[in-house]
Amino acid sequence: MEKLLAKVDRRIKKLGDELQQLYTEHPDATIGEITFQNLLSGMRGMKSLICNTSFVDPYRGLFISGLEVPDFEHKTPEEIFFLLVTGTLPSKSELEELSSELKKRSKVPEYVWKMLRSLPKTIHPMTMFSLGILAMEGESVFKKKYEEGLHKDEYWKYTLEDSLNLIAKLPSLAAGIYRILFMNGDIIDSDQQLDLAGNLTQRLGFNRHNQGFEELNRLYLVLHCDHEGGNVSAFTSRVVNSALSNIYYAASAGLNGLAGPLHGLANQECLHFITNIHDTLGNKPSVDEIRKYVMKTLDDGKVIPGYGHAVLRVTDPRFTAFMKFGDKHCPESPYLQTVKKLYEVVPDILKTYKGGKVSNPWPNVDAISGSLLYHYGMTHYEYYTVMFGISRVLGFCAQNTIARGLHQPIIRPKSVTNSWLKEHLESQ
Ligand code: AMX
Repeated sequence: MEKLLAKVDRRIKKLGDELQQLYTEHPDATIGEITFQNLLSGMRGMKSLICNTSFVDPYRGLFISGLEVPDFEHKTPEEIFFLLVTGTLPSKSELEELSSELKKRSKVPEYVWKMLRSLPKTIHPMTMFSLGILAMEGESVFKKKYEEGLHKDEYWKYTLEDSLNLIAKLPSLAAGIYRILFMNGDIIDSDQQLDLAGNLTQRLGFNRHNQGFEELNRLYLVLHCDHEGGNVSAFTSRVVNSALSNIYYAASAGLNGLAGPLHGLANQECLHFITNIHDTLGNKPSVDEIRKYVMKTLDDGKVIPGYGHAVLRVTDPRFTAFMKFGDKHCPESPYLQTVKKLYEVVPDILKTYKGGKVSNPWPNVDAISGSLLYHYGMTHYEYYTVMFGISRVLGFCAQNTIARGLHQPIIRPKSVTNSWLKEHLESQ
């Protein structure tokens, strides 16, 4: 993987030089102020991390090195990982090198299957996914090299090495979990020539030529790959890796954050929400019926899953990309139809809900993604966050490789007590 190593090396040097120069020119610069409101609102909007793999513009959504969603939605997950970690799309030979590295590293160790099979069938698939990754921690090359006395300048290389080993195994691991929990438990082998999305589709046990399911999986693995540095899962993974805990620890930890209903689990919640609508109102509810259902959900003190975002202030372009896919491949799907009706009513309701308190009334990616998987027969919606997770690990790996290359220190913000705050605020 010389080509990939050379490119990442160049990127890290460039980013490091830029930061050094900026710091030399502006040693005392202030980036922003921390208000009491920031402390009370989960540090929302506080600029306190550097992340160059991707950026979320509130009004245009996800950017990866200058490319926005419509520019990269037709790429493959392999191309996207290369883009995240190097800052450029791969040439043909660079892509071939990366793809062949991933194919070589894709075998999940037997002990992982043994451990996963021993778990109760009532376990959530995200727990299994996180445990499966954590169980492979002993495979970390970074860890072995570190114990042998690795030079700091080399940290990123072995973080990248671990990342490739991990990413290569994700389709097999994730699909195996699906087979163990929801099918007969047989682990399906894959054609060595397949890419990550093809591999995933085959190993899940779905017909790869079933009118676009593989294409959907490819899109799924691309659209969820990264969402800058401050979201719960990416941030968690970076905090853990900043202690030099290897990428297996960091990815597993990040996925535990992704498993929360306000974050990645929202795609499961959305399908559950739509299924409940259909159970209550039938498969073709009217817009008025949906409006009433949404109002009742809010009156019951629940959130509308798939709506709102901490950064975005428009319809998530990832939602739009999935909608384009749905309109092309399954416009008649009752699930997609209900997603559309929700889109017609929810934003207007949320705009005035709680006196206009909702910062973003528009849908995020989770409002639609599950309805497409459901259409293709993946009806166990507890599994959807695992699909999100396979993709998001690409971002964790890229972010942590770059962070190690830049010698970013252990992350350790300072917390304060109520008494400290009282004293500080009263002395102003
Ligand atoms: N339904 C009902 N109420 C909502 C809401 C929604 N979809 N989105 C926000 N609100 C409420 C909040 O709960 C909060 O109420 P409170 O002050 O009484 O606690 C108020 O509006 C203000 O919150 P906010 O500034 O708009 O949002 P936030 O930045 O604090 O949180 C998010 C963002 C995503 C957690 C929130 O919009 C939400 O809970 N959405 C539903 C779950 C969801 O779709 N999550 C997935 C997000 C994308 C992802 O990570 N995969």
